[in-house]
This record gives sequence, structure tokens and C-alpha cells, in this order.
Amino acid sequence: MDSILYSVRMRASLDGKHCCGAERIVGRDAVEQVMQELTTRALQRGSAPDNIVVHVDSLANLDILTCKALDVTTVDCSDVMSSRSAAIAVLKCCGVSESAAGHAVECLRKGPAPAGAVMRGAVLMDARTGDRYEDDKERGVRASRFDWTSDALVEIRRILEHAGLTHFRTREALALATKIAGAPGVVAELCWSDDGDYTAGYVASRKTGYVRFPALKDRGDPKGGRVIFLIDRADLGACIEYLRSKPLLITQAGSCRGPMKDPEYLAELSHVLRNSE
Ligand code: WAQ
Ligand code: MG
Repeated sequence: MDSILYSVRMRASLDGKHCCGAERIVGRDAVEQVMQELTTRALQRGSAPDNIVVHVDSLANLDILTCKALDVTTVDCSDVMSSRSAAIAVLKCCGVSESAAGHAVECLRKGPAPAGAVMRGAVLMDARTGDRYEDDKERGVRASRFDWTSDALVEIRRILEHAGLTHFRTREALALATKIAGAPGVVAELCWSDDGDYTAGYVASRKTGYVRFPALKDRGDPKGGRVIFLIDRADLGACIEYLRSKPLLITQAGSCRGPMKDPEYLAELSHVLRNSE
């Protein structure tokens, strides 16, 4: 990758309603090609957008953070209910209270924006009380400026494909979850897609890595979103600033294992956490 990096972001909407977005960080030589790829992606969606915005920002003079991706574990539960219970158990291991974890699941189930709509960004939630901190409940907080380096992208594709995870969403969600997990004050994240035909979701944290559940919702359900849990409200400003603006390149892929059954995974998790305390 050459020395000047650019953040390239695409968002597409129809009748003022967000329908898709994606972003990359690339060297100057790749900017035009990536603008085209992102535009193609916006146009390939089922619903033709009436507005596509591609935004290019130079990251020159900014410090670029680097890190390794979270490790991935797939946990196989028998149905949506048991997947959500297991997700709550993982959140509790990360320091999220039972009530905040339950509240987060309810938020995503009903649609986290007013009147049960989905948000463009994430909910920011107090890990103990379940209070919501994001100013704008329609929009939420969007994490931006993160990507794989070309080498790490080749490597993570290989590792995920080897485990049968070929969808671009898994790769992109893993990158986003890696950025979110490193934010000041963040102890965990819960996510499932707002796309009706994509049922997988995850809990992610520095402690547990990226714990994916193939069915966190029923097929056809258009509700979903992301909840980011903060342990200390004092970190709120720094957290939002990091999520929105600090550029992060993932330079190394992590591991990928599973599927494991939920009782087996949860037993292992509590054992590991007990020994690390
Ligand atoms: N920053 C914060 N929140 C976001 C962002 C972002 N950059 N992008 C999306 N969201 C929020 C927003 O509320 C969406 O409604 C919600 O997340 C879901 O977005 O196979 O596809 O792009 O392991 O529909 C997870 C499992 C898939 C992947 C997640 O999310 C796997 C997914 P979607
Ligand atoms: Mg979506």
C-alpha cells in the first residue's frame, strides 16, 4: 500500500431511506477503482437506490492505528431463542448486566429507532444500567474508517472460506467488530443484520473474540442493528471520536474455529474467564 491513504465511503438511499453502505481504506492508486466497486455494489442491490454518495477523504497527517482481527468462534444453537440466550450469557461474561443484555436484545428485536425502525448506526448502551447514550436515536453512532490491509484481506478470506464462511458480510462485520472492540470504554457488542434474508449475528469483545451465531433471528425478519456496551460513561466522548474518526487498518487475520454447541462453548468460556480473574 502506498504512503498516502484515503478513506472511501459509499452510502445509498431510496426515498431518503438508507439502503446500503460500505467503505474501504486504500492507497491513492486504488481510489478510482474502489469508488467504482462501491458504486457497483450500491447498484446491485435489490431496490434500486435514487441517491448514491461516494465520499473520499485523505488520511494524510493522521495516525493510522493497526491491529490484529478478533478470533472467530461459531456457536451452533438449536434455534433463535437459544441463540439469544447464549448471546446474553456471552455478554454477561464481558461485564454486561443481565438486564442490559436483555434490554439490548429487545431493542434489536423491536427495531432500535423510534417507532421500531432500524438505525443507520449503533446504539450506545451503559453495560450496567442499559441506559442509552446516543444523541440521535434515528441515526445512532456510525463507526467509520476501518479496513483490512491487502495482505490481511487475502489471509482472512482464506481462513473464513476454509470454515465455509464465504459471505462478504462476515468479513466486513468482523472488521467492524474489531474496530468497535478496541474503542475506549467498550466491553462488548451485540449485532444482527437488518436484512431479512441474513439471520447470522454475533457478540464481540476483546475478551471473547467474535462469537458468531448462525441464527440470531428468523428468516424474513427485517429488524436488526448493533448495540455497543460502555462500562464507563466517562469514556463516551473518546469512544464516539474513536469510532467515527480514528483510522484503523487490520494488518493480521485471527483464527477461526467451530461450530461448537452452545453448552460446550459456554462451559469453556466460563472456565477460561475464571482462570483469568
Ligand atoms: N457503524 C455502526 N453501526 C452500523 C454500521 C457502522 N458502520 N453499519 C451498520 N450498522 C448498524 C445499523 O444499525 C444496521 O441496521 C445494523 O448495524 C446491521 O447492519 O456472518 O450484515 O449491515 O458473521 O445489516 C453479522 C453477522 C451481519 C455476519 C451484520 O449488518 C457473520 C450485518 P448490517
Ligand atoms: Mg443491512
